[in-house]
Amino acid sequence: MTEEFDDEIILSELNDEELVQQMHDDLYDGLQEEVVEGVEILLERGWTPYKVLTEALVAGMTIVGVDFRDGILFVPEVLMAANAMKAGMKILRPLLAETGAPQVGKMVIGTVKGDIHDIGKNLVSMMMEGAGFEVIDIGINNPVENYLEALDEHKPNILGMSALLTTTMPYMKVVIDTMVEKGIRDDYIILVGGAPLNEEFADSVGADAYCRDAAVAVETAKKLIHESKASNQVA
Ligand code: B1M
Repeated sequence: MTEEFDDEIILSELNDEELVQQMHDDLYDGLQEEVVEGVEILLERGWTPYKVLTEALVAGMTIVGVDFRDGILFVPEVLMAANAMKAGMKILRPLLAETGAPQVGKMVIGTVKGDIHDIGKNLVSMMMEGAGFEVIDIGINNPVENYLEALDEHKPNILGMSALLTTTMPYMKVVIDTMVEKGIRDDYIILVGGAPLNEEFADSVGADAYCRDAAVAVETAKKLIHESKASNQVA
């Protein structure tokens, strides 16, 4: 996607539409500095952090995902794109959290064992923080013990699990079954997400809800916390 004369492009001289298009290309090419600059320009132009996130970064990553699936891009390139995306997200994170929303709950979130994808999880964390949740992110590749330790230590209302691979998503059931065995399953709202999941899968592993994206995760978390407070189940 890199054009021969890419280095002559001055991002600040592009209009919004051209800039977003260029940012998709830069993300695709894994150009961190350019992606960061694009994010800064859009913010200066009055774009909300959420709009920058969804239209410039997430949409760009979707293109990467399609070409990865189709064998046009390979792991090293996708990793570079992911790092460029993360660099852009780093600027947006504090801005999304700056809403001053009152604290509405606490969530422990992590990607399951065998899975190192973390962009979606990080996005969910950012959006949840922005909506007033305290988020404890335990990272990637988590065996059940890590979840249990974090639940015990932080006593959240919500456990969030992420999985991006069809081979790792069944591990969510291992975590939930272990919680059932220990008699702590009903102490938490369990939300699951990740591209290969769906509602049926969430039901089958015993989660409370499947969250299609970060915005749905926020809405669902608020709704279920409200309901559990109403029935006096939240500590
Ligand atoms: Co991977 N990978 N990858 N990868 N990767 C996918 C997932 C894949 C679909 C690509 C493809 O073939 N089209 C495919 C999985 C196929 C399958 O299982 N059926 C795949 C594969 C095969 C692999 C490897 C096996 C490749 C290899 O090594 N041969 C390998 C596995 C490594 C491992 O985990 N053990 C691998 C590696 C990688 C990279 C390291 C290169 C990189 C990850 C970098 C990183 O995350 N730090 C990577 C990437 C970037 C992708 C794609 C291209 C993009 C994922 C992403 O970040 N999306 C992905 C293709 C795709 O998904 N279309 C792909 C953007 C993100 C915002 O969306 O993560 O869906 P998403 O998150 C959303 C929702 O799903 C939801 O909200 C988020 C925000 O809206 N959500 C939650 C997610 N988690 C949630 C948790 C919640 C709630 C909602 O809890 C409450």
